[in-house]
Amino acid sequence: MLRKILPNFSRLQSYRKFHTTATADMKIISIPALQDNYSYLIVDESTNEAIAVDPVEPNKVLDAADKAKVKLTSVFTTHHHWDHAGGNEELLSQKPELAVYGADNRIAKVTNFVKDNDMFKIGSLNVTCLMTVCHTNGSVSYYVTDGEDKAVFTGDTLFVGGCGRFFEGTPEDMHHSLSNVLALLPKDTKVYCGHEYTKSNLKFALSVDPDNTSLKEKIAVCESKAITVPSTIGEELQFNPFMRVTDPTIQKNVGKTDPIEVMAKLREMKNNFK
Ligand SMILES: *[C@@H]1O[C@H](CO)[C@@H](O)[C@H](O)[C@H]1NC(C)=O
Ligand SMILES: *[C@@H]1O[C@H](CO)[C@@H](O)[C@H](O)[C@H]1NC(C)=O
Ligand SMILES: *[C@@H]1O[C@H](CO)[C@@H](O)[C@H](O)[C@H]1NC(C)=O
Ligand SMILES: CC(=O)N[C@H]1CO[C@H](CO)[C@@H](O)[C@@H]1O
Ligand SMILES: CC(=O)N[C@H]1CO[C@H](CO)[C@@H](O)[C@@H]1O
Ligand SMILES: [Zn+2]
Repeated sequence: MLRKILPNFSRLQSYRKFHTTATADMKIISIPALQDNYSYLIVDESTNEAIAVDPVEPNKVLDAADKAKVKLTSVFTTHHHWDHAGGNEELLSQKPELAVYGADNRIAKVTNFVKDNDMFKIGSLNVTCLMTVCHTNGSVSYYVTDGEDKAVFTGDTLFVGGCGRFFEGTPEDMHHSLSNVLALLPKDTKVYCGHEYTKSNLKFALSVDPDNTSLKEKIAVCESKAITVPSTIGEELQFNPFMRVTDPTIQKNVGKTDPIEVMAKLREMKNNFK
């Protein structure tokens, strides 16, 4: 509402000033898909435009857009795996006008190939693409803000309390993606990940960080919840072992001190964790 009476700020410079006093315009709708996979709708409430993130089951996303009475204009694909990108063909067959963002030529229907630190606006939302490779070598996290609220869509790179498997990258790549890229986002950035793996992630985290009170509190909070997403970057830094590879307790419990070796060991232990 407020926005309608304000002048046209088209440059980021003005945009930043404008938003320091504006009310937040971003709304995020979580859409559980398949068994444990998440798609999302990011809505810009000032223009009613919406972005679908990893719309693996297109009809669920289109229904959600109809219910919310928003106009879907774009698709963000986090990586090429079928349970994220597998809905693009079908969605585009119904809505060929959509702009599809992604960073991997194995993703169907991409119209806008993105690179690290690409920035653009969708409606009034400010989007920054962050290459966060390792799970796949074309994995992107999309950082989206209306100047007040902040969210990052991490696909299978960062999960609540964990991270994705290293299919196309090294422990060094994951360490870089988590600690040199995602950890540097503002602490109040909400983390929207690709799967609901929180409970098993936190159980593993407790095995290597048994006395961490933040972790125990998070486990208690998540116990009774079916949907635990989003968390925040600030929270993850408190209890996600893969973001805490320099923590002495975790180093002691995995028997390594070099952060890259801690990362490798954590992943190996998690893969074998029951
Ligand atoms: C806002 O400004 C941009 C760039 O100057 C221009 O292309 C666009 O048409 C303007 N939009 C409106 C609604 O005036
Ligand atoms: C990404 O990994 C795939 C599969 O291993 C490989 O074919 C491709 O060349 C890699 N791409 C880059 C940019 O490294
Ligand atoms: C838009 O994104 C850029 C890049 O992250 C950032 O420098 C700028 O402050 C952002 N503007 C707002 C209003 O969030
Ligand atoms: C029901 C279903 O297909 N769920 C999928 C969710 O994503 C994981 C991959 O992370 C698949 O293994 C599941 O099959
Ligand atoms: C007891 C313990 O190890 N608590 C730690 C949990 O994690 C936070 C965030 O790093 C630390 O500040 C606590 O010391
Ligand atoms: Zn994946």
